[in-house]
Amino acid sequence: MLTTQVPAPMASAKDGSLVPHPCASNKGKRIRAACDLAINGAAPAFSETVHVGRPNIGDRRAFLERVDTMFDRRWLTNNGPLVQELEAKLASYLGVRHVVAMCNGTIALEIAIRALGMKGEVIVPSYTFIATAQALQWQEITPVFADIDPVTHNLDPAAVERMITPRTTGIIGVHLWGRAAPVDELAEIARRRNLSLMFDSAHAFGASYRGRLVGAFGRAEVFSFHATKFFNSFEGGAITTNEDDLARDMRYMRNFGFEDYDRAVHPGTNGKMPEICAAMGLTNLETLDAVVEANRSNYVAYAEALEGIDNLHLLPYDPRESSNFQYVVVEVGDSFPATRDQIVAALHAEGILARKYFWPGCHNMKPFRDLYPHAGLLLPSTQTVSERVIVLPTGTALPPEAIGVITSVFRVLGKHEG
Ligand code: T4K
Repeated sequence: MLTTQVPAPMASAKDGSLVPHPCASNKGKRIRAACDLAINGAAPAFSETVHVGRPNIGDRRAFLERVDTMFDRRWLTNNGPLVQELEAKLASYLGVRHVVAMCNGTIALEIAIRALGMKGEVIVPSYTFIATAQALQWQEITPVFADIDPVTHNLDPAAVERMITPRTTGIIGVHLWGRAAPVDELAEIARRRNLSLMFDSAHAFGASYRGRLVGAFGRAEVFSFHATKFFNSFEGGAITTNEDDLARDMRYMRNFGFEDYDRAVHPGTNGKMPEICAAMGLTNLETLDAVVEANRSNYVAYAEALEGIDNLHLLPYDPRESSNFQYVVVEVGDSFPATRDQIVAALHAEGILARKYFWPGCHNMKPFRDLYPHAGLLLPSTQTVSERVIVLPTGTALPPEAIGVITSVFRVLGKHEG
């Protein structure tokens, strides 16, 4: 229960009947005090839910024109011209030799993992979207969870080193929240211990590490272009690599192992991106800068409005690096007057579907908890961070008044009323 929870106050009208307190109205709702909160009985700020993953949608006319050409050609999938155009444009944008487009980020992870010959045990963070770990488990490779740096939320290289065993074959770094993992440190460990290194870059399209765009680090990187990502192709993803042989094998693998019409030369699956997804990707690529600018300006507005609230920490973006500003991540300190879950409940009551990504950590979810019931003992920062984080909505579809409402909820729950 919220400590601030009070029933919506009622006032007496002159005729003696009870009328709602003015702050129970949601017309241009301002949240100044506990009684204004929907969780305390006031009307919610939004009747239509405000989501974290609202898709950014580029120029519809440009998209529909591409779809028209696709229908005219009657070429809907199987490495069509739109997929090839998207791959070429992405390779040039990211500065990498090969982009292999895929049907989604999870299959792309599975294919990259297999193409790199990972087996036995592979070290990953537990503090990530579960797809990173599932892509290993799905091919009977054991994900071994290493702890994160509590400041950056990315893998802690010292923890990675501690988890290496004779069965370890690889490391998957995740550029969490679009902030680059410690690429150089992980590359040094991989080189010294003879391990394959790849990155789950699902969050990091357009983000840089030491001035170079993410996409050409490790032996391969994997992007997600899911609808909820700041750059989306409905569903989709891609593997990027500078290694020619690897790219060739991954192309076989995404197409059942076929080299030509008749001969399969490699184990394979179906990881192909359809043309309609490439049409969406190409269209959204044209408005990428505007989306980043919308995200950046939302982020700055959050930062300004949350400034001065004690025990609340907005994860910063490094101003020296390129960022997509896709994730607005707030950490709730232990001394904040409300718990993380109480804040999330208060936001949900207002119609704001803030998320607790990536609580409770992969190691605490059934597929992995059953395997390693005590993994949490080695993951103290993962445990702490996953209990503190709230991810807030952003993107081009964010209603203009949302940031004011959301930050007022934090202010009121943080006892900065009035
Ligand atoms: N690695 C990492 C580090 C990842 O974060 C992900 C995906 C992957 C790998 C795997 O890539 P993919 O195979 O997905 O390409 C969402 C996304 O579904 C998932 O793609 C993403 N990460 C993850 C961080 O977020 P959920 O379980 O939160 O999805 P869901 O359905 O709750 O959607 C989030 C919010 O977005 C909801 O409030 C509804 C809203 N939404 C969603 C869709 C699809 C919309 O408003 N419109 C929409 O079209 O996982």
